[in-house]
Amino acid sequence: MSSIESFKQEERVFNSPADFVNNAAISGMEAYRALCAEAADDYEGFWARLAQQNIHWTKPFTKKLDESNAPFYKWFEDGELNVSWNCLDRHLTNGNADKVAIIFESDDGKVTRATYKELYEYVCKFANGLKSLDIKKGDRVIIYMPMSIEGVAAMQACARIGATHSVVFGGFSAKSLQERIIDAGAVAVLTSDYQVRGGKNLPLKAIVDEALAMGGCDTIRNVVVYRRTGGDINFVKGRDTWLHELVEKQATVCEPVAVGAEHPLFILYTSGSTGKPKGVQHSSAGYLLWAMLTMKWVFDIKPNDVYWCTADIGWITGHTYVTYGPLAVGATQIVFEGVPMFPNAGRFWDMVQKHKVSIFYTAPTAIRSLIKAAEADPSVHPGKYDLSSLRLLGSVGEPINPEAWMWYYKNIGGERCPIADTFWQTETGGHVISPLPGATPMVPGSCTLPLPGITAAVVDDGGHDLPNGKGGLLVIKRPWPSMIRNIWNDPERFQKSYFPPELGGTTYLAGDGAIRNEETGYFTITGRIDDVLNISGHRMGTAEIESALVANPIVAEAAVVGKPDETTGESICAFVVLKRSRPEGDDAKQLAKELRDWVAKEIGPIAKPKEIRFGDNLPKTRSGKIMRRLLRVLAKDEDITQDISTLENPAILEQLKQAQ
Ligand code: 6R9
Repeated sequence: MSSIESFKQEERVFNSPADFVNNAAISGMEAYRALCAEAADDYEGFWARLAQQNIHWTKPFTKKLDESNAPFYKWFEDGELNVSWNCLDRHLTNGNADKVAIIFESDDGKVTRATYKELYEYVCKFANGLKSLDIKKGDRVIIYMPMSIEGVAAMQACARIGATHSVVFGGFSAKSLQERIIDAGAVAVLTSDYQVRGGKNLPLKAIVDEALAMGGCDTIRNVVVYRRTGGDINFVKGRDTWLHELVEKQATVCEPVAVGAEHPLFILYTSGSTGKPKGVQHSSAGYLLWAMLTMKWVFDIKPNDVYWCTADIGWITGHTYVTYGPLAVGATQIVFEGVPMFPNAGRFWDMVQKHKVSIFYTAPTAIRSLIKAAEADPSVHPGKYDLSSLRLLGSVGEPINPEAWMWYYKNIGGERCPIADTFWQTETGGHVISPLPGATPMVPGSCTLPLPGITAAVVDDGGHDLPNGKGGLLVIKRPWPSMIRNIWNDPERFQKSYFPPELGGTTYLAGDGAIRNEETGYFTITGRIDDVLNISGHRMGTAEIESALVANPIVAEAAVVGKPDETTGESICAFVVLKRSRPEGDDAKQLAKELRDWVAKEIGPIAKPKEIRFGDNLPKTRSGKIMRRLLRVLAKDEDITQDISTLENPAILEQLKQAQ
């Protein structure tokens, strides 16, 4: 575990406008401190109060937190609820029935709206359809669908019948899909014929067919296909069903199945430091509670807001801040099928203007690429659009550099909108460190302070608290309701990865480094401490990419490192040793392309190395360990000034220096 000792201090401070503060759910630092004090006084009581006030329970809980089998914590264990009821049914009687729940905009700009009542009825039909396929409470269902009302409804329909969904992002390959199907032991795959992004049709159903043909997926009984484009697909009789045919004959009422608070709502696979992705398992009640509270506290959601989170439902951000949080609090939200650059880099701003978006939540990588595009082409500059409907901005997925923060603040937020730089992870379920827009003074590049109830801290390798100004490991000391419950099928890995014995075995280790400002105590995230890369806000394990590369018959050995990238945050640089002699010139170019395509097939296009360098060997210690820290320096095209005395083969460095 490494840590950063110092970090440049940012001095600019920004405050939210007075009218924002006055109307905010948490208004002023006193209100923030009061909530923190309540949590400090009676931690379990604090969470229990919020769980009683926010969740509709079909059976109230009497137990709050159960720590008897730490770190397998349980919250509100004897309570029962249905998450879909909490997202949909509650709005039928609270005045929201005819309110628009989802404004869907397709890749080519077609707009479809669904009210809460319409969404409720569709989800009921969908859930009845799943029941007709004998899908039951506790079954796992894979969702491999595009951004769509149907995709959101698929997740809600699973929640309604108590089936545990596992959404796989449409950018993952057949092999990745197959691995997830097998690990989850899923009974069905919900997919679509095609996915449309940036004017291109991507064949999702064909990828599902390929995954199932790879073998090992014997648990799958059904494939349900949403018809998005009507393009050609292969249909397997007895296994495949059209979604529209499945739902059309179903009743518009489907009794929600009550589940225990700890019932797994979903499994979401994410990258870790070994080759195999981890199936992060979340609960029902604790997860839903935090999705709702952070919508209220961090996004300050109000009845008239038009809220837009640009994340795909294939990632945790799309789970908490598209499918569950916004619906549970009765928001009107945009669901967007396309990409920020199509038909041009003004797409986001055009949509903000058109739909009068008031809360906008996106990733730094998108902001950085839109800055570049706006500089290159004034016709897509945000200044050309009316963005006056915006009142709050959010950022997620990776550190936002102060320059990008300032651009976002000035050009998108008109120096009027606070920015919530939300730090969190697949494992935390929802935001854990973030400014509260009606309270916290903002500092560009800092996610500021832990949310009420979140006991975040910076510690050393032995778990001892570090003073402000000293970099170390980011941890969360007490269990909180929306935290990861387990790694599906791998409780040992769960304990080892997140609750290491060095930290006492009950403290949650985030996997990021952090440092707190000496005066303000504000947190700045200094990056991952493990071998996990963050490319455009997507988590990729270096080990995962390495094992994909060595699975190619021509590859003898591979090492993957991250390289800082102006737009994507980090990019993937692979050092490869072939079983044949080291290629050069055009031969190397050709092979690099082949290997890139290979990785796209093995994992998905998001894992393609940007750069591949070939060597006769890799830099290794005498004991045979690859010296990745040297590869990181080489990838940056910097000179090696570090100690290389333990290096077995120093000559190799010269060879790996040159990019192809
Ligand atoms: C929500 C999400 C988690 C990793 C996390 C960290 C990085 C996310 C951040 C941030 C700095 C922020 N990260 N938000 N780093 N500032 N505001 O992205 O989940 O895909 O699991 O990634 O992303 O490194 O550990 P996930």
